[in-house]
Amino acid sequence: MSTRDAQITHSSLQKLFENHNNLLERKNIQTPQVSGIYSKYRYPILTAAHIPLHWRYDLNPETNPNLLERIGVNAAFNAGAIKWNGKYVLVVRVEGMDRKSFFAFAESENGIDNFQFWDKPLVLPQNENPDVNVYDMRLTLHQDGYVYGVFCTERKDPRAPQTDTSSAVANAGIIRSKDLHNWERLPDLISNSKQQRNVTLHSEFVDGKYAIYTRPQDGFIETGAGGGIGLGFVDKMENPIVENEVIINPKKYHTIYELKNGQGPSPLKTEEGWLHLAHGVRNTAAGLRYVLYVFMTDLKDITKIIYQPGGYLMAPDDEEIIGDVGNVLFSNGWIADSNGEVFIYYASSDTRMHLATSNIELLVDYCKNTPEDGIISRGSVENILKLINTNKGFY
Ligand code: M1P
Repeated sequence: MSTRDAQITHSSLQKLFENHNNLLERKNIQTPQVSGIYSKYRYPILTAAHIPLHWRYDLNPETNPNLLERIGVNAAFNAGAIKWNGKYVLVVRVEGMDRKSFFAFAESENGIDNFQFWDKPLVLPQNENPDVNVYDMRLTLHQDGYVYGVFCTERKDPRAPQTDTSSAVANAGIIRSKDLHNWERLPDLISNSKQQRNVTLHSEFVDGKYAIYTRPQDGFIETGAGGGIGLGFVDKMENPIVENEVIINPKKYHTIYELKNGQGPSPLKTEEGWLHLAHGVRNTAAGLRYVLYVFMTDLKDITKIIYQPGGYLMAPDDEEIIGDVGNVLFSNGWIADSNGEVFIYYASSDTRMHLATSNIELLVDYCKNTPEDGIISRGSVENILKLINTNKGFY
């Protein structure tokens, strides 16, 4: 390489790092929403462009004089979340340009901006049947002292004919750790369902057992007869057999979760019940639409829904509608601070990560005081009429 070429390479490299740092250090801007229930933040908190440069580029000018990207990343989305040692830590689904997803941790001091990936992606321990693709990890600090990472593990359907190169089987993979760095792989979930996705642990024991939220499904995309958010119980995580699985929040005709739904992160404990975040899916002429909704379950009987506001809490808007799989909001991570502030980490259109903030008081108020789904159009009008009636003298 000539001296001139070396200088050009050096300045391009410098520019590359400068641009990357500027992106990482960009301050985010809170944008309150008209509903008053939560604020969104203007900039995505993580994207493919945030992935460290040393994962993507050969930084040696001798072996990469043209400074080409060697390993491209397609998307960074669907992150699990946990507060750990005072930091807001996300385990991000990173999808390469080769379509494979893997996990990578990123952390921020304030939970809002300046998320930085750890030095290396997670090397996920394997069991005897290796994962082909992994995604959507939920992180839960359980009463037993472990942090559990429950994620979707996908493998080719062994029963599919040879000519079928698409059929897959999804199940829940499980790892656990006491420091977020050393992970132990446990056996995959054993349930009565052909497939499982959107599985996460309840953070407390229930009658001495682990309680686990499931989403049994007949097929890889279609949930079929098993549709709904399920709850089952496991005696030992070392042998995770789900028993007494019941559907606590079924899919329902002409609602935002008509086609399917799924538990988001593990529910948050409040004085008035467990607060759940979930996604609901319906079909449209333009394809599937994923929105986020909340509901609450009873503190003493976690199979019982005590409040469920009608409709969605959050739907994709503006740039969020566009992406690899458009019109999707999905969340598998949130963090409640001791002052009640709630950080809702959500992804848009299977492409990037965002943040919305709220607090326990507002979310519980929303759950308790928003009318339930009216089920039919007339029911929706009745809900409005009731509000108009109570507003007499105020407008
Ligand atoms: O593409 C939207 C989402 O689809 C799946 O979720 P569900 O099983 O509820 O349909 C998952 O693959 C998820 O990762 C993805 O964001």
